Formats: sequence, C-alpha cells, structure tokens
Amino acid sequence: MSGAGAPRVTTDGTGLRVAVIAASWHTQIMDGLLGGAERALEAAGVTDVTIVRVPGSFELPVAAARAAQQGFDAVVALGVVIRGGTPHFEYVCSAATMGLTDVAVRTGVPIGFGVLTCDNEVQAFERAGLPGSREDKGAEAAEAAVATAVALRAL
Ligand code: DLZ
Repeated sequence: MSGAGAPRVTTDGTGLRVAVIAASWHTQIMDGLLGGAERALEAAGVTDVTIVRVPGSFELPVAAARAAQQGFDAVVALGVVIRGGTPHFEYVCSAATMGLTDVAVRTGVPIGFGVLTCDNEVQAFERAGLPGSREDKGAEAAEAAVATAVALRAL
C-alpha cells in the first residue's frame, strides 16, 4: 500500500482523553512510532495521555477494548510486525487488524491504526518517524484518532 496521499491535518483535540497502546516487539522502531504519536498528540493540544505497553501486536485489541470501556475518547494502537519464514505474520497481522476494527466499531471509540506490517526491518524503519525515516506512521495514527473523535461529535 502506498503512503502517498496521506493527509497530515492537526485537529484541535483539547480536552480529549487518549490512550496509546503500544506493543513491544522491534524496540527501536516502536520507539519511533511512540515518539511520533506523542508529538502529534501534543501538537493537537491533547494533554491527558495514558501510555500502556503490551507484549506484542496480538495483545493490542484486548488492551484497546479495556481503554474503550474505561471512557477514553480515542485510542492509538501501535505495533510493528515483520514477516518471517512462517505464516505467523499473517495470523498476528490479521488478529491485530480485525481485533482493533471490531473494538472500534463495537464500542464507538475511534482507534488510530499505527501497526506496521512489513516484509523487513528496512520497510519498517522508513515508516517509523525516526531521523532518516520517510514517513511517521505513529503521528499519522494519533492524528487520525483525534480527528475521528472530533468528527464523531457531529454525528
Ligand atoms: C510471536 C511474535 C512474532 C513471531 N513476531 C511478532 C512481531 O513481529 N511483532 C509483534 O508485535 N509481535 C510478534 N509476536 C508476538 C505476538 O504478537 C504475541 O505477543 C505472542 O504470540 C504472545 O501472545
């Protein structure tokens, strides 16, 4: 999927309570995603931010569900999954994607999807929001979560 065409809008998120759920695999790239999400939330004026770490991307949906139940206005889910030599990649990616979608639709709490699903570490680094990266998917996920939380108020 091409990252070209991604909107980078900063919505005013003042007063929102946001949970950032971050997996722990692939530490350096995860640090980049987390840093990008924190910078984007600060730029949006979100001061009430709770960061929770889970072991892997497979655990993101259950933690996001808890955050949604606890009254957070939006969730940012961050993870890095790198393809290996077995079908495990497909299972973890699909569980994270479908699980997070299910939580968002079922609870009505928007979830910014910041899970990188890459063939190799180079692809992940390019999207990590680190010095030298081309894209900042952690920031994009945070911006999307805030923008959607604000957009839902109009419905
Ligand atoms: C097991 C596993 C593997 C092989 N690779 C990754 C990965 O690249 N990224 C990631 O976030 N998690 C990975 N995991 C861990 C699973 O997400 C999960 O934490 C374990 O299967 C335990 O439930």
